[in-house]
Amino acid sequence: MRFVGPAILSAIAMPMIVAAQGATPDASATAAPAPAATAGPNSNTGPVTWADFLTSCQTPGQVALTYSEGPSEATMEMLETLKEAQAKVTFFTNATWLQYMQYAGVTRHAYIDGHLIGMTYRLPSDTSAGRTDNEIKEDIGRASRTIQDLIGVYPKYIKIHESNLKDPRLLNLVKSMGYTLVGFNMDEYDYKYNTAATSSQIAEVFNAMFTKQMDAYGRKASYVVAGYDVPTTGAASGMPKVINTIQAHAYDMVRLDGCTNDKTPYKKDPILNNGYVGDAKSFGALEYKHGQKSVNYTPGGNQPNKDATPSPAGNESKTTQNKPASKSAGSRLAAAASVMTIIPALAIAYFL
Ligand SMILES: *[C@@H]1O[C@H](CO)[C@@H](O)[C@H](O)[C@H]1NC(C)=O
Ligand SMILES: CC(=O)N[C@H]1CO[C@H](CO)[C@@H](O)[C@@H]1O
Repeated sequence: MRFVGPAILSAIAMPMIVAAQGATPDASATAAPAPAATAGPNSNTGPVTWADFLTSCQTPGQVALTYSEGPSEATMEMLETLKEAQAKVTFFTNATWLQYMQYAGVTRHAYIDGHLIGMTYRLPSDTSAGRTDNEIKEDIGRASRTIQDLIGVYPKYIKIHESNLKDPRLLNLVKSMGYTLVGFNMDEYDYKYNTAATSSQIAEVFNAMFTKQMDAYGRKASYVVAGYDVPTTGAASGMPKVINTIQAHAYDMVRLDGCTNDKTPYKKDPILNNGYVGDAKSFGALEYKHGQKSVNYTPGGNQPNKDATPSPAGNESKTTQNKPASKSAGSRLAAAASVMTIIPALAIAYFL
């Protein structure tokens, strides 16, 4: 099962990578002028369009790294790298995984470390058809409450699984509930550069983007970067070099609240659209942090796909008892594979 996953991934990802690459030449151009979004992405009240998705920051020079579909076996390694870099990112948590103690612990750790916690949401059976508005809202509310149980606040920034516009009903509901829909204007391609040999290429994606932008416009843009917090991508092993590249180009790493100047990046209620709250680490608060410093890393020394391996001599049952059964691990790989199906639609839509 473990070896089937990556094969599925690359089989599915390859055609899409080609599709997405076709769109890359326009990417830097699109990324350049951030729309004057002073009122925030939720200011229009009509049906959801691409304009409703948060895809850039208010301040040129900012980079908001975001990771969806976690927590996973990869999260802890990312947290360690981020701690060394004193840098903050945004994690879109999939509430389903929080029933496993180890993942719940990792998400709490991420929150306590000062990262912004958003939410990934995927409809059961992937369609809103056959469900009432209230049933959908309740399901979203349940996921949000699961996260609140753990960290004390309800997420506001949301990444919809396959967030193309094919299920406008879901998107309109999510928007009407007061969530901020998050898109991206840079894909770090961690699902493509997903081996020890290739994950350092992720930093090259940043390098190329920053360089092209500067060559073409003579100034910095801002970036909301899409990454995947799953162990079958190179996100964790590629991260040290990514941070050093951001540092080398003098960009500023921010959480999404820093990206949008949002002092209240959590919701008051999981379902009702009745306002927002901040916490001690939110933008504008005393403990809010942005920026980064360079980190040490051994090229090729951080291995992707390194699932937590039980120590050979240790008490294995003790260390593995709270992990998902292999069946769940298998379905996570399938889930990761299905994540990849969103890439061409998003890439093409954003870069048109
Ligand atoms: C978490 O991900 C799995 C696999 O993609 C999905 O079936 C489940 O609905 C997700 N949970 C939530 C709350 O979106
Ligand atoms: C806490 C625990 O499970 N300890 C066990 C670790 O493994 C040794 C040897 O296999 C056992 O004797 C301990 O009881």
